[in-house]
Amino acid sequence: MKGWTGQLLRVNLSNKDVTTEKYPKEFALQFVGGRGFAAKILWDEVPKGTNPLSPGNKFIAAVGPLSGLAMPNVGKVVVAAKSPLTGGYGDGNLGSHFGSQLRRAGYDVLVVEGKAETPSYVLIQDSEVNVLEADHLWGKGAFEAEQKLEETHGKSIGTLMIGQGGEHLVKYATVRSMMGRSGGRPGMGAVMGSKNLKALVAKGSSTPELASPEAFRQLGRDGFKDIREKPGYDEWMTQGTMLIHAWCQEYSVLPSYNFREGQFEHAEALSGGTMEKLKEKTRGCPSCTMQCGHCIKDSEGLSAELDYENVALLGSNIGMRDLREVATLNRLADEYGLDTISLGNTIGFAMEASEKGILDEKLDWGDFHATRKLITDIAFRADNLGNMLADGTQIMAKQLGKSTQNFAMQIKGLEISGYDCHAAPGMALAFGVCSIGAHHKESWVITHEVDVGRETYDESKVDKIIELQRIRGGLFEQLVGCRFPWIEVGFDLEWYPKYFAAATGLKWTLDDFWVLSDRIYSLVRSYWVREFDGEWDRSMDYPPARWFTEPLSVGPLSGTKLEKEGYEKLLSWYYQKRGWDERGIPTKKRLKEQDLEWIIPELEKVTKLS
Ligand code: PTT
Ligand code: SF4
Repeated sequence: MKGWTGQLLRVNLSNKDVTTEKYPKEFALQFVGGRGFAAKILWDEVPKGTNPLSPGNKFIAAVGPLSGLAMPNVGKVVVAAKSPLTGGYGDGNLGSHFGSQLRRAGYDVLVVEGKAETPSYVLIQDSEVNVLEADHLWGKGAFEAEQKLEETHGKSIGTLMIGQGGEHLVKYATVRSMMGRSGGRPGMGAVMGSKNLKALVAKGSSTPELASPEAFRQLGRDGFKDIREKPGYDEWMTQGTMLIHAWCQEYSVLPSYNFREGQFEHAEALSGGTMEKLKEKTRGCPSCTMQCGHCIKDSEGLSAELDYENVALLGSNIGMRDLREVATLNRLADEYGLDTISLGNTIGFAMEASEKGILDEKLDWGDFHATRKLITDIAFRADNLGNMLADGTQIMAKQLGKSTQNFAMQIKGLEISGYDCHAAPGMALAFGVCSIGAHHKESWVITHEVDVGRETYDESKVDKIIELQRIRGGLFEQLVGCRFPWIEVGFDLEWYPKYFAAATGLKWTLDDFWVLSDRIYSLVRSYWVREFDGEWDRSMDYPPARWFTEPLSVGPLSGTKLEKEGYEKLLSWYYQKRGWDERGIPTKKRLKEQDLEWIIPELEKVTKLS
């Protein structure tokens, strides 16, 4: 089998057993890599009802057949597990040398199971794999821990690690790499922490065998050149994802004051233009020609990275007005390994609850010093409020009661990323049906909504969501490449089947990738349904009440809110087009068509299938 290594590495931390497994060809053909591999393994190996923070959960790092090869933007790795934040399927896709080194060591997937007795890290050097003690790393932030590992093992290693947030089982702790990359929003870092696993280190010495190495080399060179020559390339390099900040303000989707509003009165101070003036350097993932991590000196004089999501959630969403202070909050989140999106949401939620007198603690909008302290308290679960926020908004709202659920801005337990949807019903649905909870990674349809009408409940919005899910949530998550070359500078999707053919020898078309993608969507959806024990219904795909009940009160779209009837219509179309029933559960017919017949008996144990 060319392209893939054909091997899975399994490390059991409880007894330090290490096994190498040759996986069947069908596994590669049916699931390809990344999210596909992870979803299949989690379905098979993590029984329904497993506590996500128990030794029974499995931490998976998976790459695809293009990972680490000489082509643009494939220096990423998917990290996945049952999520402690949502109780459902969780994953993230982060830049790291770990993926390419894992492949060079001879594996496409790593499965970590059990729990180490004491703080540990795993060192993978080709077939030599050891569980080592990590007392000297435990308690350290992600930056320092990574530095120490490089001092011990050299700079050419690939690492995945956690900060103190993961150690203290903060439910939205992420996995960190390369000082700046962060992934696995739904608590993949907490899963590592629950296993006493501080870090994973890989270093390999072989290269995967390709079907047409010379053709691949040429395609790789051509791809890099094509990206650099794209008309949008120079503009992208100025601000990266921060380019969208001003646009979001203009179109009233910039989350402000815990998603009460879509515009912020101090937006300019936090904009991409402001960042550009302060920019000191750029950083990013391996094999990237268009690095998007822009760094400025923060309010404490240290270098900190800013991305749009971070600035939206740790900026306007909590009333901050100074970009350098936002950068400091962002740097702390990076050091502790906390997801900035969930962090900004939980803090915004707490600020609103404090304002309404529901929380005893006083926490004002835009109070930098209190927020700075609170982030440390969350990472260490240091006091009552920090401990409460460390569990995320859904649990916190359940504890506080008093209708706080209405302004707990989450779906399926995952906090909403940086786009307010009072006036974007299609985007609200995109959040509602995302595979991991409310994340924008799979479909982002606001520009389409601007074209066809912001407040309409138009069938084309559903078609757009599925089209984008197939590309963003499918192609890029299975091949494990960055989607930005395609989205941001227009790198043609047709490059990917060519790379795939040169690596594997398989002549797949993009349509073949859509079939694959739809299969993984049904599998992931089935995973959720199985976990929620037959209680699953369409309310799981619903955005928070705030967007339906409290209209925007500032900006040109003032007075706008979502309509329940319209949302219901969009949801029904979505289910029909996916071949799922009115509860959002795949039908037997659909599962059979998608070669997922084998999951039917298990699914039927929890619910009656249509
Ligand atoms: C992603 C999520 C995002 S999405 C952002 S900013 W974005 C936040 N970044 C964080 C951060 O930084 N520090 C931190 N402590 N927490 C953070 N949480 C948030 O995490 C990221 C880029 C970005 S930047 C995006 S959109 C794209 N996402 C991709 C994706 O999901 N799939 C894919 N195939 N390609 C993608 N390319 C882009 O990658 P999660 P990264 Mg990320 C400082 O992982 O779990 O999806 O969370 O991994 O290497 O940092 O790249 O405006
Ligand atoms: Fe990483 Fe950004 Fe480059 Fe994508 S564009 S590979 S996220 S640095």
